[in-house]
Amino acid sequence: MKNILCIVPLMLISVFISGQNPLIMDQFTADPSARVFNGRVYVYPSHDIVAPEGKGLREDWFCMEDYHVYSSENLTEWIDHGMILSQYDVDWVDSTTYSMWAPDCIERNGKYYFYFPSIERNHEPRRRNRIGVAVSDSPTGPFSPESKPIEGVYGIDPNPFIDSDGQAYLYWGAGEFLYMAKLKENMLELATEPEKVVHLQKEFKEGAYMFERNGIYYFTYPYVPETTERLVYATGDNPMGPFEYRGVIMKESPNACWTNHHSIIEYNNQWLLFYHHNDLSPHFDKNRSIKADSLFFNPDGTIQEVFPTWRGVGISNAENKVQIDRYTAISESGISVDFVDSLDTHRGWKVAFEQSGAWLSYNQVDFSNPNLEMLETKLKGNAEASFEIRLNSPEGEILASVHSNSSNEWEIHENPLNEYPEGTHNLFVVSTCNKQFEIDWVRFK
Ligand code: FUB
Repeated sequence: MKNILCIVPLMLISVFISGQNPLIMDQFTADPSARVFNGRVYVYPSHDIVAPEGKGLREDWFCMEDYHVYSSENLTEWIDHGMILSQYDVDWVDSTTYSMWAPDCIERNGKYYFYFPSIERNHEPRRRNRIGVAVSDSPTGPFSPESKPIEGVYGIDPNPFIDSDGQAYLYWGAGEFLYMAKLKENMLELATEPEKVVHLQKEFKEGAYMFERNGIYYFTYPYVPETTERLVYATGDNPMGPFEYRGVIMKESPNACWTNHHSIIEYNNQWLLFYHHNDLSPHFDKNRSIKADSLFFNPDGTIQEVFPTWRGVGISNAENKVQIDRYTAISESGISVDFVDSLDTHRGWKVAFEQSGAWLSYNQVDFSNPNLEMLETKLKGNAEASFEIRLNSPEGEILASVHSNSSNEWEIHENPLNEYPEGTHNLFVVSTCNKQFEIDWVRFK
């Protein structure tokens, strides 16, 4: 069995996904470690699954068997490069534990080092969390795991960091403490003894992430002020600290997802926060979904609080399905959003309009193709529906007027477009009737 499963990472499975928040709809994903390699964003998340039956696993706990990597150039179209590492591929991992928790990846001298935690085999009854490394010549693998975990490292949530002087560091969590050590040039061994990171002032929990900007070292991490994790940060003038607590990056999940694991990158002159909530699994917070939102700095280097959105980041191509239920803003009344199918949340959401004047906006849609002529709408209703697509405000230029005698089944409707100024526009969908109708997505062709 082991041999069969080891072959799987060698197969490149590329699935094209168009996404807002959550970024990945067809699987549960968590703990997003985002990196920029060769001008492209790669995200290395954990992969939450529902615990398989008959394995003696807790149904109410994390269950994680393998890792995928995703990449994107425009932050709205994500490629799933397939599975890059599984618990069955790693000699030292106890593959009965499904404990492939939060990973991270970093590049050095053209090699990609993928750090991952798991539970070590042959240490019953006392289970030990260890951290291993898998190496590849490509950010998408195949990754070859080292046969043993990193000597001297016991814990979870590895975060590698390479300073501008070339010195590499590894941070990881163990219980209530965060540890760090220098890494050797080979990135596989510690160069110094592990030491505790001190002076955080807010109790460290897990999921640390280090980055540097303008000479300030940002040590960012979740902590639990009451019942769920809040993302906060501390700063120092070197990677070893001490670090002074500075403030909140993102408050607790609105849906009480207990964990929030994050990473922060700069891409195309915009800083981005990657994090997770449980949008696709609102009643079970161990099946999570990764998200991204823009992050901004104040002139003094402090971080402005980030508020989670559904719209997320990136410019959406008008020719792809625009999931307007991942809206930027909606009117105060006459509109609501719900799952298309609450028994299969991976199908995403729909938006229901109930009264004339109700509107939603969806920012940043790319209309640079001058040959777009038709609006496609996936629509459902039991009465005559009418709405307008307007540009840039609820009273803006009308791009399309739709009068559809829609049925009670989902149908694709086509309507001609009026002329429009080419470029990137904010879409407004405005109801012009007092009947209920639902939209799953719109697309232009
Ligand atoms: O995903 C499992 C664990 O939950 C991670 O290792 C932590 O950071 C938390 O997100």
